[in-house]
Amino acid sequence: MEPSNGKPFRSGCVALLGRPNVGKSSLANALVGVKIAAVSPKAQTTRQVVRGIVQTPEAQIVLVDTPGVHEPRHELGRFMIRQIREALEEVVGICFLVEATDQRLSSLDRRILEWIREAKRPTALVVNKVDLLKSPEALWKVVALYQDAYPFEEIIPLSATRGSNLDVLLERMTSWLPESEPLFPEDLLMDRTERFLAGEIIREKVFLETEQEVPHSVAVLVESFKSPDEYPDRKRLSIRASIVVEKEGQKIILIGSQGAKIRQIRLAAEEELESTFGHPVNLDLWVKVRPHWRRSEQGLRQMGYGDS
Ligand SMILES: Nc1nc2c(ncn2[C@@H]2O[C@H](COP(=O)(O)OP(=O)(O)OP(=O)(O)O)[C@@H](O)[C@H]2O)c(=O)[nH]1
Ligand SMILES: [Mg+2]
Repeated sequence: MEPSNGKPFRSGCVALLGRPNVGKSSLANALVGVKIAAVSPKAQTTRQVVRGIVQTPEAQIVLVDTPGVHEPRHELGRFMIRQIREALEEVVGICFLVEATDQRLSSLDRRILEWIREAKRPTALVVNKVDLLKSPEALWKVVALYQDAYPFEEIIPLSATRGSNLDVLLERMTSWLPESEPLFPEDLLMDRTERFLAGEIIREKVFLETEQEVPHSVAVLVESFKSPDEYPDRKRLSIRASIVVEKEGQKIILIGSQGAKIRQIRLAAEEELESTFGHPVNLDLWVKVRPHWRRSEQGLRQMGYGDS
């Protein structure tokens, strides 16, 4: 395949790597141009690798959005870390995301840098959330902090939410890609199904509407997904999903007084599902308890977190 400028076409995978909450999924969404990954101010929002596909005239960049690097405390955490390590083997380059307001290198950042050294891939330091900085000097400080720890190929300050400097990042990532036919069909935006995305949108709303341990104890199972795209006689997209928690007390919190909390979650999810899929949505939500599902491999598999 030849792009219009006569240069050979390039394609490959690039990892978005970093601590929880630094903005990896926000950056993936901004680069792909539509939402492919759940985003929230709470740590460990992303649990599974999602590949987002950016198509330019000369390249197809497959962004591998990974869970945040953290100290795992149960089987779900260990599953998330395994996903990250496997992703690093598949990619041709790495974007190490940090926050512009970072003051020091955390132990997690040091661990990530060890993995980057082992991976031996071209790596960019992506300093995200520059919109939060008050002065350019503050940016030089954070760059110096990380640059002292590793010889990055590139240093790219940007803001995922404002969309600043994304073109520079795309250009640098393109230079890492090998000459190749596109890895995915050109009209694809992500490597996951609409059903998966629907589950992630619902889980994101739970993350946004609940606190402390509750969001982390939640899994969403999409039990049925019937779209007018598949069933033309239907006018609405009908989704039935279970929100699974670990304890009765969490179920009570999630339902809320007279069902107010679950209603809020449903309305927020319906609004986004409608704009994402372009159909009016009927969302039927059920809350179930599966004690300690995060602690066993069997529990994880039942919630859709199986090693592929
Ligand atoms: N001010 C500001 N906030 C940002 C920016 N990028 C992301 N955020 C916010 O940072 C928070 C975390 O964003 P996510 O994209 O979920 O972070 P993540 O790295 O994917 O987090 P995990 O999936 O938990 O590892 C959200 O509240 C985002 O809105 C940015 O450029 N500027
Ligand atoms: Mg994420």
